[in-house]
Amino acid sequence: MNFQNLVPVERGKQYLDLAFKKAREKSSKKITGEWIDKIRTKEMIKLDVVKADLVARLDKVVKSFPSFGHLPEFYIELLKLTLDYKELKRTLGGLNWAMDKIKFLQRNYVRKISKGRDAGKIKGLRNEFYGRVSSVLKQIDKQLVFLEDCRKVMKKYPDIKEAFTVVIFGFPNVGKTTLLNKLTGSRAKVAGYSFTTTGINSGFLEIKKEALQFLDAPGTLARPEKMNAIEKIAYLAVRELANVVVYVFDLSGAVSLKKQEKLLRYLKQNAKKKILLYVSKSDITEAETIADFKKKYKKILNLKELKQEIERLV
Ligand SMILES: Nc1nc2c(ncn2[C@@H]2O[C@H](COP(=O)(O)OP(=O)(O)OP(=O)(O)O)[C@@H](O)[C@H]2O)c(=O)[nH]1
Ligand SMILES: [Mg+2]
Repeated sequence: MNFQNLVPVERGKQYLDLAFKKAREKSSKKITGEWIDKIRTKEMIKLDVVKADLVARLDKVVKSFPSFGHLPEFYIELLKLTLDYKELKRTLGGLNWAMDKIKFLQRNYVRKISKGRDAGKIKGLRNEFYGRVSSVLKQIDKQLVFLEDCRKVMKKYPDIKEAFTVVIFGFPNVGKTTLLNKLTGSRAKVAGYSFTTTGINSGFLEIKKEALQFLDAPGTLARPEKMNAIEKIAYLAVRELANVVVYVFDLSGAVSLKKQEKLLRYLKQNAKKKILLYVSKSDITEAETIADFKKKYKKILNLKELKQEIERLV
């Protein structure tokens, strides 16, 4: 699922300016007939163009958002974690209301104009229509701003494929993204501070002629009772998408080992998925520390072994 193509949402004033401009242009073409008929036709064209333009633009926005009834559970949960999902649904409904209202006003004012007997009255009715349409757009302006905020959040959602999926999990700053990049050649952002990854990075690796999906989840602390939304995304990826989880240990001393072990215990209790253990930063970790650690956790894998083990599981 790709959220890159959501249509940018403009402010109400911008939509109005565009629609009024188009109406001016289209109604400036030569019209034949009696002078009063010409005025009527001209003003009706304006009404029609304003309605058609606004409805088309708003409809494009509404249609570019996914229909939530058909979204995989993962994305629904991701929406709930990253934005106000209920408000988003309400807002899209609000845009539908605005489109209906604009169509209704256009029909109504076309009828009134068709009965207009003098030029001043006809132009006055057109102005009234413009005013009422402007007020509809003003009413949904806050919603348009909210939708644009939602779009910016959703644009960053990972494009999850239906594929064998490996989720990389662990404490913040232990080297999860570095592992993703090493495994798949992707170039996701790596940095020496916690919560660098706030969403989900993805990369692909072909194993046995199958494209395997690797997801790098945000760092997670061992505090299940008070998780932030970023941490919840990591568990969501494990729960909804993982076939296998790679748990990354950092034994270089930067992160408390006790806490990393606590997090692993919590993951084991909750994930109910196959978990592989990997030690990062082996270049800056004492060989003895790793050897000791291997006595406790028999199946600690290095990069090569990790690839082999995943290949076995596919
Ligand atoms: N020397 C060395 N440094 C590493 C290794 N892996 C990661 N690092 C460094 O550790 C820091 C954190 O790496 P990231 O890959 O961003 O860690 P992360 O687990 O994705 O971090 P968050 O996204 O914040 O949870 C960066 O400064 C990396 O350069 C490694 O194998 N060796
Ligand atoms: Mg990261």
